[in-house]
Amino acid sequence: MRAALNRANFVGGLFSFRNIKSMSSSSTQNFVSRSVIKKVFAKLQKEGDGAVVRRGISRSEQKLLDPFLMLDEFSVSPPAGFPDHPHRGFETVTYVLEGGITHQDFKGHKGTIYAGDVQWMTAGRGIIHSEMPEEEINKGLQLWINLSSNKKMIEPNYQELSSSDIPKAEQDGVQVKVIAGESMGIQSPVYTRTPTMFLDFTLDPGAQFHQKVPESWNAFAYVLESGESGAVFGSSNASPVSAHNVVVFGQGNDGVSVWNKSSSKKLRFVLIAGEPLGEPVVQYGPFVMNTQAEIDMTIEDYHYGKNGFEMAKYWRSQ
Ligand code: FJE
Ligand code: FE
Repeated sequence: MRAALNRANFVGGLFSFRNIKSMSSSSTQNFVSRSVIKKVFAKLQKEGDGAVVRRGISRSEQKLLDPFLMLDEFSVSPPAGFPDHPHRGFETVTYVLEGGITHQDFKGHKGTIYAGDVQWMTAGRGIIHSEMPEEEINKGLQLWINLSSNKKMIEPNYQELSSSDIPKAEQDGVQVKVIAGESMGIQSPVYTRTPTMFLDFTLDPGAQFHQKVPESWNAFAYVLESGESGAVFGSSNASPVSAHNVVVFGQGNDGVSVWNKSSSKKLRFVLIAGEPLGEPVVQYGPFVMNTQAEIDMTIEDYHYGKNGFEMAKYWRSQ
């Protein structure tokens, strides 16, 4: 038996006897799943200009989910949107599920991402941009990933992946799109400055899967679609989770087990994990630094157009 299993047994309470039995009948022997330690329903909240988002991760989850700062599920229709605003000190990952989002920034970077496409933006020392909806209905996820203190002031960078650039795999009724990291033996081309895994899973009715996650990383799932009593995480007898919930996993063990217990509906969720930075986080809206002094400096830089915000004085999106 694996050391991790022994340790979990010894510590006790990390998983139940029933879980062990269900594992021994699964295809992956001796896989010890992390358990669910917190569930958060993503409540509707106003953001940008007339836009409404479901905020799954906010300040109260930041300690548990270091390096993640925010997860929004957005649904936005014109004329609402996210007009000109700045960012510093972290990365934003925008994954469009329906429709399209056009972004423009103060360095002349412009583009539209559609359903299945990803924009991985490293704001670094400073970006001012707009993110506006393209079609009637535009939905997706935006994840904010913190940068370590020595990377907060790096030059901004974009990685744009069209749907066809995102590796996909399928086995036993489980499909995965690998936005970052690795699953089912395939790897994403995205360069993660803060080591991150971002997987989009769809499970057929009755399917189950075990995903490995590095032991020291923080991990959560966000349920996009599930049938009645469909999404079960951690142990096969755990209580089901419905759509628009964040599931926070405890640390350690081999990774995460999931079951789609619905007999008719597919289960779709994203599994996101990252290596914790272990640094102090001071957030002021779209600025995330380590200290209050750095936030004060950032506000000054933004106001006077300095240290990365030089174009702030001249640029407006069209
Ligand atoms: C923001 C003003 C903003 N969630 N989800 C202030 F406009 C924003 C912001 C967004 C956002 C954008 C997209 Cl495309 C999707 C989002 C917030 O742009 F975060 C702050 N603090
Ligand atoms: Fe933004």
